[in-house]
Amino acid sequence: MTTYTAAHWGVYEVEPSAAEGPRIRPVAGDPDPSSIGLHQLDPALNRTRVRRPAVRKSWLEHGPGARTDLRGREPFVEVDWDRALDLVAAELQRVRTRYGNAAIFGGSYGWASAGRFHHAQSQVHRFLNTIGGYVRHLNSYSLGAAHVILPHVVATMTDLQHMHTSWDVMAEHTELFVTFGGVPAKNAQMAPGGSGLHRVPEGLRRMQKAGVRFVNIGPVDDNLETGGDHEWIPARPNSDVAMMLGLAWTLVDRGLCDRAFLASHCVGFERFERYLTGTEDGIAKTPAWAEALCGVPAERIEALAVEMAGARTMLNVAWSLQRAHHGEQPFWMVITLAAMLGQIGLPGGGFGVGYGAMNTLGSPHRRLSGPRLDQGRNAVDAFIPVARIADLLLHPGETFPYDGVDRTYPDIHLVYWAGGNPYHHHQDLNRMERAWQKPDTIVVNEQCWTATAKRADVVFPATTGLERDDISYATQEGLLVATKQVVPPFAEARHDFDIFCGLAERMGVAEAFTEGRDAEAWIRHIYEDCRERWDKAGVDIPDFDTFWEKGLVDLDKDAGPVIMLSEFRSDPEANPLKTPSGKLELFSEEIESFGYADCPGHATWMAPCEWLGAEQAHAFPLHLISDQPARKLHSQLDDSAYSRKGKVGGREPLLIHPDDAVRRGIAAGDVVEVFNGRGRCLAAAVPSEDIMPGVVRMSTGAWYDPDPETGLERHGNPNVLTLDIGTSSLSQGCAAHTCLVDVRGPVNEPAPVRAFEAPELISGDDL
Ligand SMILES: Nc1nc2c(c(=O)[nH]1)N[C@H]1C(S)=C(S)[C@@H](COP(=O)(O)OP(=O)(O)OC[C@H]3O[C@@H](n4cnc5c(=O)[nH]c(N)nc54)[C@H](O)[C@@H]3O)O[C@H]1N2
Ligand SMILES: Nc1nc2c(c(=O)[nH]1)N[C@H]1C(S)=C(S)[C@@H](COP(=O)(O)OP(=O)(O)OC[C@H]3O[C@@H](n4cnc5c(=O)[nH]c(N)nc54)[C@H](O)[C@@H]3O)O[C@H]1N2
Ligand SMILES: [Mo]
Repeated sequence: MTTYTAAHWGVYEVEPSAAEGPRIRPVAGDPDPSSIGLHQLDPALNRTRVRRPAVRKSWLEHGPGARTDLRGREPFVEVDWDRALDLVAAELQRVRTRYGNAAIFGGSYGWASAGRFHHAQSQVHRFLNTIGGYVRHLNSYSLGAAHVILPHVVATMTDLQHMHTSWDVMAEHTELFVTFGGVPAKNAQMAPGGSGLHRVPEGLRRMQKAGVRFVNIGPVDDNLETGGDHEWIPARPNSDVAMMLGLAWTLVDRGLCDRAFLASHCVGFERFERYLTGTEDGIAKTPAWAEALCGVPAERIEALAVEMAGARTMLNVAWSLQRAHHGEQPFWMVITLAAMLGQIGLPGGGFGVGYGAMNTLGSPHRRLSGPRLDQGRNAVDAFIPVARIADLLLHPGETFPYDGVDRTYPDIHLVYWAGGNPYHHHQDLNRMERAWQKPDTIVVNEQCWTATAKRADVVFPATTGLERDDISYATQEGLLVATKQVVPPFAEARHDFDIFCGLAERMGVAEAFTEGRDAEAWIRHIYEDCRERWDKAGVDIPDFDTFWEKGLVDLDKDAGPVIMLSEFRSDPEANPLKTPSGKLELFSEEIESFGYADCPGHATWMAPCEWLGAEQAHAFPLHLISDQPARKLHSQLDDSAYSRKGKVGGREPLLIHPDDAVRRGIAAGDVVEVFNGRGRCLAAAVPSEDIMPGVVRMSTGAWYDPDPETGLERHGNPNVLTLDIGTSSLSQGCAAHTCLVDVRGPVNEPAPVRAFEAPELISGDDL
């Protein structure tokens, strides 16, 4: 019998090998396995692991709130588990009694590991719910704007994600595939919970072979590989809406709009058309108007619109487009454009919102929600849109608009994080450093000495997915995996579940938290619960013991071709959308009624606050894109040999157009300083024709490594430069891709990178 394990980036077969210890290899049949996790068992990775519970020195000596300015700058005292658990249980009790549960922030965003029982967020949320609740977060960094705008326009992002037209259908029917932001195969390595077989590169190759023509629009062109030729239309970052409006204007001008579809399946096109043609604001959104904004020649815009109307066309936008100021607009606009073409619901036509963002999109597998740990009920109402974490800590009591309602930031005294890395994922990390000083206490469950762990008051060492039994599953990935423990827990690391059991016991809620089950019983329980639900949906899977022995359940027999919104198309009255009108809302009365100047009632071009057309571009003339890293998942495995191979001299590469490099006297491999008014970091210059002039790219994921004296970040973490604002008053999503910088160099004798060093540790056994 084969033993399996899984991570977000793939399913693995385990090879037990007595001499060098176990090894893992990609599951049989994966056409394009990811290299990211192949060396997860490399003992060299242990250098960053947390060995024992650790408490920040001042906090231990002087109590909660002591010298919070020293977070990240002073030693930790290593203590035994009992002492650490006692301290945190007492502190949770103090904060709860003195300020109430709304003083605890437990949003704890992040990807953690793939297993569905030892899922750190579910564990921390369930635990905090059993002690009376916590302030939570809504939405994600991934899709902050999309999650809020799309239900007003078409359907929830989650629903849409699961109804993307599948690759086989596109290979057969699509003639023209036009994408804004590519179809990055590097991103399709992932699925939260465990990607099954990697199907995106093959999906693209099949389309290419079938004769589909590809057009890629955007600032870079290393994000689309079809195995053949494609056209790249370079366009300024954050200008996609202007380009789409130029296309839309041409469709109207040439009489190429499908007016019958707009009448039968949409509401509000007339309002949008008044804006498009300039009746409303005196500005016709012509291709020439668009050219001035996006830099694409008007003739190409015009010709492309005609090509789109004359072919079965699939339009696609990358998720990155909505991770920008006014990020709601490109998603609304691509749907408006697809509606004008009238191919929504037809095989191979219409739109996609994120082909390539994850392995899942375009999957033929059914949407089936998998095994999960019940998180219980949260007695606290307060929440934040996830990317407003620094605002929450800096502005207690202040109000913020969100989806039509004004909300208030609660006053947070304790932050509990398990399974995420805000010092990787948040924007403007220098601002975050100021916000992070506010709470009395920060508790972090972590495997590694990440920048977040280094800035905590108490760190509990957590196990990795390879150190425990679990079930891995991602919706539509097609594989349910009995994830077996491969190696014993590192040093004193414990499972998040055991950590919360320890706290729950001390706080008198052990029974409520565990319901009398240990980890093994829980895994069996969540599997059987899932089996019951799937049975009702007509999907038959074996009982737990058979599953555990076999190791894999393949859901292929329940897979089949998918055509997005085909039922809605064939009978919109019988199959209405869940929007207020039941139709596609190209104008939304609801959104208009909110009165947000930064999100009006129809898709609109609004210049972002930072972009190449902005006034600040004189001071900071380069637009920085901080996309997802090709060789790791966010900050995870940044220290692996595979990730380090992608660095240059140990630092994050900065992709820069050769003209921009030459103008600055920068050569390939030079260490450069990237800077703006918010921060500065070092990176390694990689001149490339794959990026347009005026744009630079530094992927996320390099562990944050500021010089404590100068503040200069040494490793190449773009989030010291990015902007910490909401996308708009509607959704308050992450706007990381809106960012101007400049670059100087070469930097002589750059400071060495110290990101992977543990903090100074003092033994607390004698204290
Ligand atoms: N500039 C810029 N910033 C961005 C983005 C961008 O495009 N540009 N993208 C954003 C997006 S979309 C996202 S999703 C975020 C991602 O940000 P995060 O999801 O926070 O990033 P990860 O590095 O995956 O963090 C997971 C952490 O959990 C830890 N961990 C793993 N397994 C376990 C476990 O079992 N238990 C515990 N306790 N810990 C565990 C890992 O060691 C790691 O530190 O970043 C966002 N930030
Ligand atoms: N290997 C790997 N894969 C991942 C992740 C990872 O960390 N590592 N993270 C996962 C997560 S959590 C998420 S949310 C998804 C994110 O998926 P996305 O948000 O789609 O990913 P990005 O890589 O940020 O951006 C996709 C492409 O859009 C381009 N782009 C950026 N700005 C613009 C713009 O204004 N206009 C146009 N036209 N193009 C632009 C970028 O250069 C990039 O090539 O990826 C997932 N996949
Ligand atoms: Mo994400």
